[in-house]
Amino acid sequence: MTSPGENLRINGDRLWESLMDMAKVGPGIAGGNNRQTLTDADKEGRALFQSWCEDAGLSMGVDKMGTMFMTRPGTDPEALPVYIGSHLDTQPTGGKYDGVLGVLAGLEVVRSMNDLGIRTKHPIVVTNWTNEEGARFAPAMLASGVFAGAIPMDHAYARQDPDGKSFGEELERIGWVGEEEVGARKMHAYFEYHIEQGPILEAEDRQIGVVTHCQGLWWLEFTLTGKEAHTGSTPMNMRVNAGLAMARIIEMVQEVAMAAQPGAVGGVGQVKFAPNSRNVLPAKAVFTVDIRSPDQQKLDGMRAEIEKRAAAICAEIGVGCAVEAIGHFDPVTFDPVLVGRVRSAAEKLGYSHMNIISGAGHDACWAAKVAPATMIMCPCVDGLSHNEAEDISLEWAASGCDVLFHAVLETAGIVD
Ligand code: HGY
Ligand code: MN
Ligand code: MN
Repeated sequence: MTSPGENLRINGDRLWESLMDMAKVGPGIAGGNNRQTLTDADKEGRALFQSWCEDAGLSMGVDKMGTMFMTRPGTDPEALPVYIGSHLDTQPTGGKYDGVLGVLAGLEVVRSMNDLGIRTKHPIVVTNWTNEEGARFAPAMLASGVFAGAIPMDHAYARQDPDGKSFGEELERIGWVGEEEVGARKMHAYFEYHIEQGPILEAEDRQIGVVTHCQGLWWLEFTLTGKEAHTGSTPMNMRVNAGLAMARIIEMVQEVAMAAQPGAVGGVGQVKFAPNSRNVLPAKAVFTVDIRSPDQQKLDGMRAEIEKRAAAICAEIGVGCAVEAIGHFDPVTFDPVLVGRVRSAAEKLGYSHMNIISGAGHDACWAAKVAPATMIMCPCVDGLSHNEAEDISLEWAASGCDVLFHAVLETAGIVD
């Protein structure tokens, strides 16, 4: 097998054009995207991606979680495929590049292979995982979690969005329930190219992140039960205030995460009051605590402390406290051989690079449970993501895609 020459490059302009065309599907209100999973916008984005892949000669398979697998055959029909994946779904106020860059970079690798007439021993499969974001249906990385056997499919199908619609109903409604059993596919290797979603690469002026690990995560959903009462006529000493308990818990999560520095984060992104009326003390306060660390002991220690202290806060105020772990994965170590290929590709191509631990979770974290897997990252402006102002440069996008191209070819084996 020959190695790809250092002059081998993808077509950055074509990648960029595809990113801009996909960004027109499910536009946000501030220049980003709102293409949430299993919405009509997601359905439109899937169809566009499918048409581009079929134009590139790829054949489509879809599993029962709606994940799209687009295959370019290899020369050895017995050889397991090399997968290149990420996600097309976005946050409600998402950027144009989170997830999308990785899926369309996979397509660009195939388009470049077609241009150059490159054949590989192993097939190449470009993958769009359903519901990576977990914004509409929790948890995040849902389809890849089912694929890895970590989440039962019926649990996933039953997850509901804020309007009470289930994942299964919505997948059926947009017509993307596939035939394949989830997880039946076996992978030779899995690559995911993604924007960093943090400030390190830009601050260090590096073009490529060689991702060695990903931090683990807990999503703890708290349901606090107080007493619905008038905010004006109820004396302060008679209140059973679930909102006050929630505020003290959110403050405590900040304290616990700061005490666990370095290498720990904690916060709350979503809160819901019921009945959510301005002059009614809440009967219920429901919110999700998101804690993460690359260190298993630190991650689990934070969870234990937060749950213990939350129970004490609620007891002091007289508020009921229930907590459910609705999302979790342990810290991930990516495959050293594939990590080495990413680093060698960056060196061969002359791109500045550094090792990095992924702060955000990715489908690669579940893929790593069932196959050798790794990630490549490019910088993003001010480290901003999950914000419509998320931004990268064409050069950054193309450099990481070049590295992906070389690492994939090294792994899939160039035949000629
Ligand atoms: O939550 C995450 O880390 C990812 O963006 N879904
Ligand atoms: Mn993502
Ligand atoms: Mn995201």
